[in-house]
Amino acid sequence: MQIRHIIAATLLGLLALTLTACGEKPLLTDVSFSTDQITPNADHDNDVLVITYQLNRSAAISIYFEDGTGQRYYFRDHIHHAPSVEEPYQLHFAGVVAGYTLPGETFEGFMVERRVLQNGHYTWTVEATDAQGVTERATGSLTIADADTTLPELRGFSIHPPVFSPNRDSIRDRVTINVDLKKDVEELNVYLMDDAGTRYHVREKEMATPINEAGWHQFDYDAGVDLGADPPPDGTYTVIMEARDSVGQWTRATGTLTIEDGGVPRAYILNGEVEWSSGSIPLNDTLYFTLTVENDSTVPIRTSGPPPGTVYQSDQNYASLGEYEQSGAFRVAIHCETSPIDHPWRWAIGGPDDLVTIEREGSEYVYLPAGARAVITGGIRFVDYVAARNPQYCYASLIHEDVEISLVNYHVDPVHLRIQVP
Ligand SMILES: [Ca+2]
Ligand SMILES: [Ca+2]
Repeated sequence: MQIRHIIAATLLGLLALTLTACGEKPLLTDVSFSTDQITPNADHDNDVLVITYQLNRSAAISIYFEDGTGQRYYFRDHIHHAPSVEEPYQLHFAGVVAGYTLPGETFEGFMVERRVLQNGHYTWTVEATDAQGVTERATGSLTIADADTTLPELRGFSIHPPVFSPNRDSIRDRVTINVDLKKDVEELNVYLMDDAGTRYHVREKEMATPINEAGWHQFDYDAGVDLGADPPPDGTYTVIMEARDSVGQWTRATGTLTIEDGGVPRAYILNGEVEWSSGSIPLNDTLYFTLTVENDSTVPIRTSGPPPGTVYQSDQNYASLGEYEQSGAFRVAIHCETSPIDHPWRWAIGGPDDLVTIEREGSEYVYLPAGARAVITGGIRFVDYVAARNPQYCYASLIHEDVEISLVNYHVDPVHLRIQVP
């Protein structure tokens, strides 16, 4: 019973297929172009025409133009469509076809993805091919006049450096992408793309050339870490720049960019706790502290000297030890209310056993590894005091030099310090 039913259904299916294959109805009908001449120059006058066609079965549609020499230019190249049901298909055509090159023409460093047809007379063809291989086509003529054929050329496209580490250690944290754009455009976009097709947008830097105008453009890329966002994962990406002009022409330049050691550095004074040796010391005696720094991020954190254990005299500072500020380095610092400069006493966030040395661009730098903790000690021998401010508060901070002191790391765990004067 059930088997007979299936056979009947199959026979019906075969009958339907046979009817379809016989093509009782033409595949492609009612093909028309709304005009036989356009002037694709974005002046809003006769820039665009409408292509109409009726498709009676599913088919691959191609729409192309042939010039007097038989050169073919594709607007649509075997695009699959379901049958048109109630209304015929309608397409806008603005004179722009798949990129092509003219005889003897070459482009340095970029490709033309979509390009307007040159002025002249063309034969258009709308062609449909169904699953059985039946092809039907309609043709007509089209004249292109006053076309704006100037291309938005992308000259001198460059990416520097080709490898960078967006992690706010001030060493190769940024990439500059340059281009000399040869025509005003509607859009100029840059993005990174990984192998899976995920895109990461690159913002344009404010420059002498206004956005989208012809001229020199610069894109300054920090991978988002300046705003505290995680950068794209480490790896090699394709960098794609695309320009689109008002006619609808597209150009595209590509390059590669590698991200290594990318990430937002985050470090803390563990539990916000500082162990002070005393709240009261004789003049010429030393206040010691002990605290733990934790690298609570996925990137190594850069630091610089002097090493933990260093004892300053109160009238010294990091510069008098020759340990100047280094952009992008983290250091532990102590500040007292009477300090003549901001956080005068500073220490590396770890000793030789805690830190690793990494070579970057021919120089060696020291880092606290991702996830690591280090115990930091140090001291200040008070050789002077301010009578009007005795006792005073002293605090510890964790400074990301030339970047920030996050609020949580600023003026941590104060001690009320009295200097005993004879
Ligand atoms: Ca026009
Ligand atoms: Ca870096």
